[in-house]
Amino acid sequence: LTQTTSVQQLVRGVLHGEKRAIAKTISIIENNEPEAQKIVSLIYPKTGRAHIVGITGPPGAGKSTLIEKLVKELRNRGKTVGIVAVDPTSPFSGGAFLGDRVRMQDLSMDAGVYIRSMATRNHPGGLAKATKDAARVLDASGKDVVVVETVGAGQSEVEVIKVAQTILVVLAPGMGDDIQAIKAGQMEIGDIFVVNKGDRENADKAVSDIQAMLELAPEKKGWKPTVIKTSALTGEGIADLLERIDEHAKHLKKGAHDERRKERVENELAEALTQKITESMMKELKQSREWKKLTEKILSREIDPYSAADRLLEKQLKNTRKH
Ligand SMILES: Nc1nc2c(ncn2[C@@H]2O[C@H](COP(=O)(O)OP(=O)(O)O)[C@@H](O)[C@H]2O)c(=O)[nH]1
Ligand SMILES: [Mg+2]
Repeated sequence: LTQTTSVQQLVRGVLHGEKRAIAKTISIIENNEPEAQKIVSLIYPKTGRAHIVGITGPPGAGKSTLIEKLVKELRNRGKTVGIVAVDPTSPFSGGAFLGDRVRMQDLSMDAGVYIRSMATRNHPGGLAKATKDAARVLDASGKDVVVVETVGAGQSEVEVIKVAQTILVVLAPGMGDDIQAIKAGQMEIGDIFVVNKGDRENADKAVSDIQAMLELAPEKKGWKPTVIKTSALTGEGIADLLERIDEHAKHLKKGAHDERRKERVENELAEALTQKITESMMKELKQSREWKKLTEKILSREIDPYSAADRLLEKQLKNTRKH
């Protein structure tokens, strides 16, 4: 931060929806700079208004293209939108084909839209945390809807997408293996399943395959996940999809949200605490004589690292009790 822009000024800019302030704030959060925590503490009371929609699924399923169509439709309805893309190949991040990229740039010229791509590496505080806080910044900036795009079905992607209140799993016909993949990872997290590329002939088969899988899935607190067929090329199904997203938002408002939210808040508190405990303990321990001594002993193979860690922890806990 330069001396001329204080944290307060930056936060004021965010709350007024100023693009430059939003960009700078998210960068500070992404790099976990010293001001990050102060910023989050200032914007947190202003969050909770936006509907956060997560969109995940295998690469090439059409997530980014679908988002572009959804955003246009939302804009037609007068809603403002923030997009956080956690996907290096996304046209939002400057990846993909020139044509796609140009269309996305078109979108980013709109004052009611803010697009941000997150680097997928080098997050001092973790990608999930950075994404969550970036979505919060957009929420506080007054966006009605915040869309988070992630790729894949790995554990870290699942963590990232959990920032969302409504989760869409996007698939495309002819990606047979990926239907297996969602069985493993994404089946439980999807609130709405989307078969995109509905313009392709085998789309209906994919819809019925997923429907059959969902029959076996347990209901999620009164919400039955369904499948919607879309084509991000022709626009088919986009309005239906938005309607379904709205239905889910209403469902959450009826109270289903409270339980889910409490669970997440507790997880987040636990994570924040773990990080802080680790940081402060490590700092103290690394300065101790014991650390030095044990390091030497590990080097001379008198002790293994695990037993050494036990000893350090024991000592630290004893110290804590004394205080
Ligand atoms: N035929 C067809 N192609 C699509 C559709 N949606 C996206 N595509 C194309 O599929 C490719 C991958 O799309 P993209 O949105 O980048 O997929 P992502 O990796 O899931 O974000 C692009 O070339 C799109 O133009 C669709 O509904 N029908
Ligand atoms: Mg994409």
